[in-house]
Amino acid sequence: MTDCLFCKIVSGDVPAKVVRESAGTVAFRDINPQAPTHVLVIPRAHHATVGDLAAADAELLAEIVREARQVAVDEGIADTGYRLVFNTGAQAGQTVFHVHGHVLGGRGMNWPPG
Ligand code: IU
Repeated sequence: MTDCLFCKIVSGDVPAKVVRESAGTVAFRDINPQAPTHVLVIPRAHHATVGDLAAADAELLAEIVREARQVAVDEGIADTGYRLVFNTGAQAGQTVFHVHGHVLGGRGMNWPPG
């Protein structure tokens, strides 16, 4: 989509601090980190929400989850624990409608989330 910010990160038209790439995904540091590690894993293909992606291409969703796990390993947070979050819809806090998994870790976290 031409007006999608994350599509522009995938194409390289908007810069990002990329930490990993795979055939179907790109992982980059969030510009407004909420934890010592805060990386977004996105598909190269545009899908608005995780539910839309699951319905359209379940293997690509699995690739995002595998990449998130590898980000956690590379960041040294896989053993202590990390949170993988897909905000879905405006009321849940989704602001960018190109699906992205937030990989958050490096500090203790509360439940329930705010
Ligand atoms: P959300 O789940 O849609 O709220 O998450 C969007 C995230 O994208 C949020 O954490 C932003 O800080 C992040 N982000 C970014 O990393 N780079 C950008 O140019 C923009 C948002 I706009």
